[in-house]
Amino acid sequence: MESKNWIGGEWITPQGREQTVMNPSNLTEEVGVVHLSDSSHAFEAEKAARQASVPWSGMTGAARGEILYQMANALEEKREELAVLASTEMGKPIGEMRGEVTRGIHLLRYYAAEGVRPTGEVIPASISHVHQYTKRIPLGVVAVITPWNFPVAIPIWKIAPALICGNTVIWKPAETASLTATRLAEIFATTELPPGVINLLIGKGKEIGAPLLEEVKLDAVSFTGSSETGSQIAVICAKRNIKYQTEMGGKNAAVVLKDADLEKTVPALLSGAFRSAGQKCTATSRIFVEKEIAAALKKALSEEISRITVAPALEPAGYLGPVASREQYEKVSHYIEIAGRQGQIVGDNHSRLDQEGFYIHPLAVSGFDIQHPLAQEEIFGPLAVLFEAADFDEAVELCNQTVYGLSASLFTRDLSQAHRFLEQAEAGMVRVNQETAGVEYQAPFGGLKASSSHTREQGQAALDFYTQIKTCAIQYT
Ligand code: TXE
Repeated sequence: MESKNWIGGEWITPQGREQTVMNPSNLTEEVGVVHLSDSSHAFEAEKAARQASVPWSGMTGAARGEILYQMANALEEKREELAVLASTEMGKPIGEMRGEVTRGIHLLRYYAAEGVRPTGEVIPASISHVHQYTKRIPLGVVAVITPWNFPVAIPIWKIAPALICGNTVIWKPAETASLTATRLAEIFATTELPPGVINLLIGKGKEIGAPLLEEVKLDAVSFTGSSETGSQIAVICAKRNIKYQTEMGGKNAAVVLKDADLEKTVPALLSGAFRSAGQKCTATSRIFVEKEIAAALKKALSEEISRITVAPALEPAGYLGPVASREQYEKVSHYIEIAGRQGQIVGDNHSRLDQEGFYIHPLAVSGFDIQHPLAQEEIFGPLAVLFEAADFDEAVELCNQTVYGLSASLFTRDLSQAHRFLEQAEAGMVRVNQETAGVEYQAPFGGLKASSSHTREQGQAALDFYTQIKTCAIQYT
């Protein structure tokens, strides 16, 4: 398969540089070729999106919703094919990838229905015979910049609400997920979606993402990715007066109190820390346990981690597959090496695959200070760092000692402690007796502190981001 740009309804192969994609599960299978765009494509995409904007925003919400239903149906038909392609391109286990495509289908249907829901408010006027109300109007052309770790769900949770609100989109996916993005666009192209409503630009962040944001006329930017890139994007957007949202990293914590039900807690900790090889912004990266049950928790974690299966992404039995790319492999291996050398092993997975691939085996360690880089930096790999806490208060205080604030979980049977945690944990998504990852699509998604720019995605919150308010008043006599 080869990547393509989709601009104004035309399929365009950028001429110039290309990159071969190797399957991260074996490093021998060539999955396809990615053709890299240059800045000229960004201007073409903006022209197409701008042209499509007037007719698209002029359609009724019901008519736009009908097209989103078609996109959902088209995706449903190709669910398996797209899941296999994405697993092969970036290594996510096939079971999880199927779930992710299903989430994309649900998101499209959820936002399709928003086309006929009430918007705006009627506000009493202080003058007689005035009808005063608000309208929510689209922003215009929205740039959507997405990462590789959820190559289907994250693009859809930005594109679907943008479209239903009447915006047109320029989508720049991560280079590590370019083939999946191309196929997803091809699937959408089989519907009645008008040309130019979604425009796809394949390429590298610095070569096409940066000129897109710095030079092209845009009305909004929605970004998910690293904190470093997100901070740069925020500065550019603020300077250019472009509405933006940046969803970035996390250093998420699970707090385990002494009354927790360990039989249910341990699977939630493992899933939060190791599913998708830890490559989720909501992954459980730190575990704080009350010291009375630290030994029992360590024993249970150690037993379960040793049983985890690491396997090629298309093997259904694999609990985790490879990490997505060589960059990820090198970055995460560096942290794993420090963890193994400086820490005490809580649980290690000694299975080793007899094949090449970017495999990193899950590991839990303890013995680090809360200020150590392992306890502060986003690792984005299958590594969990465990800390003991004297009591609830100390656990929460440690949990909050991070610049990030995406998600946090508490495991307990004590309702009072649960409420205190929901109040005190500095995170945008806080849960009790549930893992830190896996927020539902109809609920707001986003973080406090350095994890996000304080807007929310998904659910109703996305509709706020992708619209602006007009206050209208009519004097009648
Ligand atoms: O992220 P980048 P990368 C974290 C995670 C991971 C690290 C690096 O820790 O190991 O980031 O991943 C585009 N202008 N997360 O390098 O660079 C880029 O092409 C405009 C956490 O993939 O932030 C891609 O489409 N765009 C995160 C997107 O930004 C630019 C998910 C994200 O890439 C750009 C992913 C620029 N100057 C990584 N530079 C999460 N929160 O889930 C890059 N891009």
